[in-house]
Amino acid sequence: MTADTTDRIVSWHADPSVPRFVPPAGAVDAHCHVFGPMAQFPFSAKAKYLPQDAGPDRLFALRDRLGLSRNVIVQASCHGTDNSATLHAIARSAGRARGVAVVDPAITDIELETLHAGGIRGVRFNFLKRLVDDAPKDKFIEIAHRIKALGWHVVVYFEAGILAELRPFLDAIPTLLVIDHMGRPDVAQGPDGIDMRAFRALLDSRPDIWTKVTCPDRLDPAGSPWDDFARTVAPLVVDYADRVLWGTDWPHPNMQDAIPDDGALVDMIPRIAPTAQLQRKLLIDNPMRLYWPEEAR
Ligand code: 0GY
Repeated sequence: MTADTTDRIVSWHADPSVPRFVPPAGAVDAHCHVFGPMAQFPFSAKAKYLPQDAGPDRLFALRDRLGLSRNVIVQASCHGTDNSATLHAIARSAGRARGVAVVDPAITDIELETLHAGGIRGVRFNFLKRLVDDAPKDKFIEIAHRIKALGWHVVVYFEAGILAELRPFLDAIPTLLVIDHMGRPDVAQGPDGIDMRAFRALLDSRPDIWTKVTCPDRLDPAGSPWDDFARTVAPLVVDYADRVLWGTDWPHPNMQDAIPDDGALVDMIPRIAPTAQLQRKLLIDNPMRLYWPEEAR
């Protein structure tokens, strides 16, 4: 992909609202990304989209505007396996960000330790064909065994249609497993629809499978206020309260045709986690256990 500035996509809201919901002090945005800045951290030659710069200053300004305290920065596919932009953002956070990396199977143990020292606590395996050229399951399993020694976890991104096919692979992951965006169910089916039933069966198969109850904007084509998302996801948050994470998904890669208002995304929180106890688990206790275990209560 060429790096012509004029082609570069903006996928985030220019002026997000201040949410009505006030997150509890210490709340974590456990799924967000940074893009570049490109002059410092060029995008991968294999990138499937070419975004405008969305670096740490913007991310941390949004964190403060939304009333959040910390970020978990997930390496975006446009940066390939070069995690420099993610590490740079973590280093700029004064301890308030950690990250999830995407690594090449040939990565050395010393490089993994350097990522750990830079705040990385997990690796992401992406199965979306529109984002990555290949997803080598055997190599991913090897990586998962290697990162287990560091106490990291695995994050997997896939769409509901391939869950059955992926089950043997997921079953073979030897670490705690976090599924991005609930494996992208069709939320119009409702909480008892075929996609959520299959996803619950996955969660029920192991106590160490967690999920991110994220991305109403991606999962609910009816659009804001994302009522299908709210009614489908709320029961999941109640039933798996100790295994759910929440995040903004800022800067919303590839959402340029339906850019969500980040304030409205925060206002989804009390609709899917209606009590103070559920909110505390979702926004503080669970992400702290996974990303800042040394500070977790
Ligand atoms: C997400 C979603 C997407 C993109 C990426 O790494 C990425 O490029 O994560 C997407 O386009 O669905 O998880 O934020």
